[in-house]
Amino acid sequence: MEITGQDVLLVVDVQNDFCPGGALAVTDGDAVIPVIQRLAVQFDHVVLTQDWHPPGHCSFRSGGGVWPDHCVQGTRGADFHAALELTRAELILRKGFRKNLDSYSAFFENDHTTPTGLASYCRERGFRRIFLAGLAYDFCVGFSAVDARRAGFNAIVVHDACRAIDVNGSVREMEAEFARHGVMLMESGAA
Ligand code: VGL
Ligand code: ZN
Repeated sequence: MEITGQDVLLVVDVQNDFCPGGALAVTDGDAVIPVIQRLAVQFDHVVLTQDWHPPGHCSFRSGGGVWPDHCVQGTRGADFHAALELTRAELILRKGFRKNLDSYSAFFENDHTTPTGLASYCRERGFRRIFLAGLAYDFCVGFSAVDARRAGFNAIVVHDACRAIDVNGSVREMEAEFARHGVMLMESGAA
């Protein structure tokens, strides 16, 4: 696959809390890092997202949600994994920072109307194809990919550069959404 200046690699939430030992650890989460490093050097443009919640956030069980406390602003758990070496990243997009509104997607908060600004940013930068990698495949990566399609971009999820949480059929459900919205899947070796 030919990568051009209109392509961007969106690296989703490769943070300590989603890696082994973290508060919301994804099985094998840190295994995405070497794959992402190899992928990133092939792209002219790399953007990172960072899950960034205030204490008592609505997605936390402690705040009425379903997840353990994770990625609390300013904590070590919210930091990018130390092995993630993406100094070339052009933008770090933080999401989920409103106490009463969660954001799985890098493009829209979970009310599906509050934008993060990322679609406009990508449009203004002239990006056409958004390649996605990171954590978790069936949540933030997946919702971001579907919203990228809704915003009019091509969306390609790099399958082996992601790991899933996989609760209650979430992977199968997300893959059905991918099919419904025209999200493509590829393996990193094909990039
Ligand atoms: C995520 C659950 C809660 C993710 C973030 O990055 O996939 N999942 N917050
Ligand atoms: Zn979160």
